[in-house]
Amino acid sequence: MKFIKEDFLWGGATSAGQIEGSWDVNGKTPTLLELTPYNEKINRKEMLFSSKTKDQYLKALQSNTKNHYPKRYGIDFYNRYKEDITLFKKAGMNIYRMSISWSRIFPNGDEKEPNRAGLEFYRKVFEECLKNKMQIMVTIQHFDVPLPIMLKYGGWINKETINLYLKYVEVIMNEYKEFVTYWLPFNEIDIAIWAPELGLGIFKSDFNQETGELKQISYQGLHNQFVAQAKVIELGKKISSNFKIGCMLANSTTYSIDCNPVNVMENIKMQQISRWFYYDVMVRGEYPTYSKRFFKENNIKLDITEEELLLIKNNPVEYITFSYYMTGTVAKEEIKKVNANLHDVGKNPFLEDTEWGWQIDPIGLRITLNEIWDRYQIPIFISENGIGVVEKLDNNFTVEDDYRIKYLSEHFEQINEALSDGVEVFGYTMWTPVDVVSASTCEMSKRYGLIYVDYDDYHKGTGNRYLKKSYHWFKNFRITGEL
Ligand code: P53
Repeated sequence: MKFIKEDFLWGGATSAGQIEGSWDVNGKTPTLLELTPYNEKINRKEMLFSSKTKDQYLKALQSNTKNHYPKRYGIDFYNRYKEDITLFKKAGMNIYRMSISWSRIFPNGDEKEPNRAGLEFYRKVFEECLKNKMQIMVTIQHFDVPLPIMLKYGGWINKETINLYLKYVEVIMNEYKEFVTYWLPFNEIDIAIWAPELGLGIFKSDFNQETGELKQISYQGLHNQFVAQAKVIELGKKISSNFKIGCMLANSTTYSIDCNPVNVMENIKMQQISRWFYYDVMVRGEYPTYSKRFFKENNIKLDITEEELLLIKNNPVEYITFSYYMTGTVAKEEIKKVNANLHDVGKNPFLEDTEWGWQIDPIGLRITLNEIWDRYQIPIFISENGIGVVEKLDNNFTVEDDYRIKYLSEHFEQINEALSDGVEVFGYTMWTPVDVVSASTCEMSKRYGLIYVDYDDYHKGTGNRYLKKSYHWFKNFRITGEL
């Protein structure tokens, strides 16, 4: 059976803050990513995004800190991008999804002119992609609000940040219009609610969690991002008719734990709030009716103007993308929880999980694709999917990662099923073509790549790249197009 249509977009995804390193060169300012230390005592099954107080984050800027900050070094993509992009191409990829670091382009957010050194870096990266005949999908913000915007403006809860962001977007869209077709304004826009520090650029310690203040301001920040995204779509249409602008969500498909209607209803509510709400606003262009009840019950009052609502209505996204790693279960009563990383969900006895407790569910991908297609009928792109595993190079300088081949092929099979169901899936970028620093845990040893990178959790190693068994498999898979 043919899996890939000739024009199917097929590639890998990364983010600036997890690969580039060179965190303080050529004018770049820090982000919270580079102020979050590696903690070797983490409990992988329990690990959620770690959070520090504002003082702790700022102390990390002092040079005498003994902690190690892996995202300051990444995998040195800043210097090795040519080698990596060539390897991606040789793996049969025809698209590379990557992010631009705002703090390289407008280090303080509010300067009049962009930082040329930052613009030059991405131009070189894009030229390399073009040379290798690869399309580019750019994530405009991937967990990395510049620290100066956090300190001076309070991040996304301040509507002024919309203007700073739009200025940044206008510059990169004009600068790179001949390179980039696909744009995603925000990585996992729902992260604003699950990890507001990263999504919104706020310090959680500034807000009261007990009184609901944090929740209230998180939804306000999210609303401001909905507005910003609509403005990006409006702007993008003026800059180039080739642009295709979509949304991106951390998918959180859940199932009711059983057929008890009480639990089924609980799951419906969970799906509305953790999944449909975001798409409903971004695709249908309206706050859904059930969200009114949710806001009322949670005492959330938002500052939303008529003008903003009209803007959102008039500028829906053209396509949907999401990251897909796992699924969970939901019940009214307390059930055994697993680490779904962003929010607590229940265990599913039919699924196996990874060392981090992420429950592997290939059929869930087909379910998810069908559900999204049924509800919205706009094209879908899977912008992240993959498995993190602790791995070591063997004596042959490779990794026999049969588990990754199994994980990916089972998911590909379900994409194929969904295509046969008539779902319009137009592309897929795996997470990740090359090992990167983990977003949630800052571990280098949580490896997702087809390509092994010789750095450990303390950035010790040569940084050399080695091809895993899955790399060769992936490459051949693309060529034959057979399942
Ligand atoms: P790491 C949690 C759950 C689902 C997706 O995550 C998530 C997260 C946050 O970690 O985010 C995406 O590295 C994110 C990537 C990230 C990837 O998942 O924690 O867009 O930046 O690396 C995998 O294992």
